Amino acid sequence: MATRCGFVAVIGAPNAGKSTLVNALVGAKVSIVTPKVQTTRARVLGIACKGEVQIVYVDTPGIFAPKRRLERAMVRAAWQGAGDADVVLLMVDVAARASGRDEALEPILAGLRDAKRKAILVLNKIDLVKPADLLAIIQKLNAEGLFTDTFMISALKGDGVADLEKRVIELLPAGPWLYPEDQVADMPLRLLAAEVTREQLFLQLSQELPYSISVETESWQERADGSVRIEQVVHVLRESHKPIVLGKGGQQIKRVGAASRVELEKMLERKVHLFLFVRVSPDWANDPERYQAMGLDFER
Ligand SMILES: Nc1nc2c(ncn2[C@@H]2O[C@H](COP(=O)(O)OP(=O)(O)OP(=O)(O)O)[C@@H](O)[C@H]2O)c(=O)[nH]1
Ligand SMILES: [Mg+2]
Repeated sequence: MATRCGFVAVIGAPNAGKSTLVNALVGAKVSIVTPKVQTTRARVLGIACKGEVQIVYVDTPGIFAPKRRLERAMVRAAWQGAGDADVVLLMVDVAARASGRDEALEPILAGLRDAKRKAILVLNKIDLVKPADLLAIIQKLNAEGLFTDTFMISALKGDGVADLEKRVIELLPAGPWLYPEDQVADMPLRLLAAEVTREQLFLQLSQELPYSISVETESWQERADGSVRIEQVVHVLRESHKPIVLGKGGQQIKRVGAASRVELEKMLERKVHLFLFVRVSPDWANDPERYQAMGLDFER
C-alpha cells in the first residue's frame, strides 16, 4: 500500500478551540480544554489514521503578545509548530471576531504574511453567530490573500469537521507512517497525567491563579493489583497561593484530585490512586528543567 503521512498544525489566538478540534479529529482526548485562555502550553501531537493516510495533528498554544518567559516560550512553540507542518490550519473564533474581541488575530495574520505561509482558514464556533455575521467575516479575512480554503465548523458540536478532515488528507504527501496505527498521542503518560490535573485546576480555580501553577508527576507506581499510584506536585509561585489551592480544610485540592482521578481512570482504563501535594516553588517559571518537562524550549 502506498502510504501517506504528514503534519497538520492548528494555530490561532488563545481560546479559538484548537484543542477541541484536535481532540475531535483524533477521536480521543489528547489535549486539555478549558474555557480559559492559554490553556495549552506546549505543542501536543494527536495522531489519526484514515485508510492509507496517517495524519499527525499538532495542537499549539494560542498566539498572543507574550510578556513573561513562559508566555514567550509558548508562542515560540506555536510558530515552530506551524513552521514544521505540511498543512497549517488557522483557527478563528467567529464569536470573538463578531464582537470585536479578537485583537490577537491581526499579529497572527501578519506572522503568516511574513513567513509567506499559506494556510487553511477554519472559522470555528459557528454555533454562536448569525449567518450574516459569518459572511462578513469570511469576506474580510479572505481579502488577505493568505488562505487556500475556508471551512466553517463547530469543533464542539462536530459540524463541518469531516469536510475539513477530507481536505486535509488530500494535501498530505506520500511517505511512511511515523507512528504505530493504534497510537493517538505521543506525550509521555506522566506528562499527560499532569495535564489532566492542570485542566482541573484551570476549571476549578478562579481568575489568574491557574497561570501561576505548574503540575509535575513525581512518582508513578504500577501495582500488583493492576492499579497505578500517582503522586503529583502542584507548584505555586507564592506562599499566599497555597491556602487558596488547598481550600478550607483541604477541600479545594480534594475536589481537584477527585475530578482528575475520574479522568485519569477513564484514560488509563484502570484504577488510579492519585495524591496531590501543593508546593511553593517561587522560581518554577524560570526553571529550565520544568520547561523541558513541559516540552518547551527554555530561553536563556
Ligand atoms: N460554542 C462553542 N464553543 C467551543 C467550540 N469549540 C471550542 N469551544 C469552547 O471554547 C473554549 C476553548 O476551547 P479550547 O479547545 O481549549 O481552545 P484553544 O484554542 O485550545 O485554547 P488555548 O489552548 O488556550 O489557546 C472551551 O470552553 C471550548 O468548549 C465551538 O465550536 N462552539
Ligand atoms: Mg488549547
